[in-house]
Amino acid sequence: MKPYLLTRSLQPENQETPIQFIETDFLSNDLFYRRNHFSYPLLSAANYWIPLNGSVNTPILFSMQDILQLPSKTINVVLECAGNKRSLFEPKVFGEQWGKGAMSQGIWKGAPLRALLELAGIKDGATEVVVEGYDFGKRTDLDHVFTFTRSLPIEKALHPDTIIAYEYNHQPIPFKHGFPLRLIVPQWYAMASVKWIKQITVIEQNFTGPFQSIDYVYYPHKETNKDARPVTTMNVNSTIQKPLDRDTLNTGKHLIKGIAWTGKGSITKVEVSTDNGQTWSNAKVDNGDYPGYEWVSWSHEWTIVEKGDYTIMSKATDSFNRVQPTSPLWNRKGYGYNAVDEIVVKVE
Ligand SMILES: Nc1nc2c(c(=O)[nH]1)N[C@H]1C(S)=C(S)[C@@H](COP(=O)(O)O)O[C@H]1N2
Ligand SMILES: [Mo]
Repeated sequence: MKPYLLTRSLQPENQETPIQFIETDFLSNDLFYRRNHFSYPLLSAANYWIPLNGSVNTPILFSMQDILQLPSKTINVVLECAGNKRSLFEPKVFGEQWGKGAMSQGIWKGAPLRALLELAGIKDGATEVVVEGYDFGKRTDLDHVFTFTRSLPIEKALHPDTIIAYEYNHQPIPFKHGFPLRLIVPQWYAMASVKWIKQITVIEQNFTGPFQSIDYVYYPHKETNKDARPVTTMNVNSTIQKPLDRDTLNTGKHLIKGIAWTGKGSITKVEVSTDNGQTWSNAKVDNGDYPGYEWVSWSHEWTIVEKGDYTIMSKATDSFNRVQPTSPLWNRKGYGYNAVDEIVVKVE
């Protein structure tokens, strides 16, 4: 028996990973969540070129072959949609009502964006690198057709692990996930990882496209845009995979298990509570060789003696001492939910 993606919308296609049922660290294509703003563009690898232009000494038109010949980097990365867990916000917010599965993990191989930028030579006044995707369409709030386009600050664009990927799990990138080339930005929410790259432009201002300056912004207030700030690094987070929410269990021994991840440093601790947060124990965390872009799996053995309802919680801490909060930071568009994870079980 195998799990399936969960459909949230069909046009464009938005589907969620059944995260509670994932037992591997490398998700195959058929279990990898899909988050699209528009219809899929149809591209072929033949005749595929990407221009790098703007504030550079030498604009370059890269062929697929050029990029395959650059030194490569292979990294295991969590991609998490900024809207993951949005449905858990109270009060509720508009947008895709993602549960806990707008996230995924696997192995990406590609050329560092840095290598391309170095070949072209960035000019002194450059501040951001804009990456445009081939997909396009209308928005409900503006009167134009837009492509999905995002920018990165120069430092993040030059990070050696920000890559132009051409393989996922040792195969060409699946069509729905950005074939033939996709940007992968480890540690940032996944809106930064632009699929189906069309062109790269170095600029000397702040990029203000709608997917940069309207969406993917935290708006802490319902009525005004006061204190708005851009969505970037993933928050520290964890998800309980087992037992399932609202399971009924027998008394005796049970294994509580799940995953934890962060966009800063690495996971240093996961705590589990089986009494609604009154007391906490350290879970066993598998973080042997841990560079920090992937999730860690954790587990905790629980022996239940008494029947009743139990609220189980998980709380992760990262190496920057960021801890999952008891309540999430509410924001109007519902990004970055990372409150302590919680499920309820009945023991009978
Ligand atoms: N070109 C393009 N890139 C994109 C998007 C998109 O709609 N178009 N969606 C972004 C968002 S919001 C997320 S969460 C991830 C989803 O990647 P996936 O569909 O491969 O899971 O891609 C990002 N890159
Ligand atoms: Mo997203």
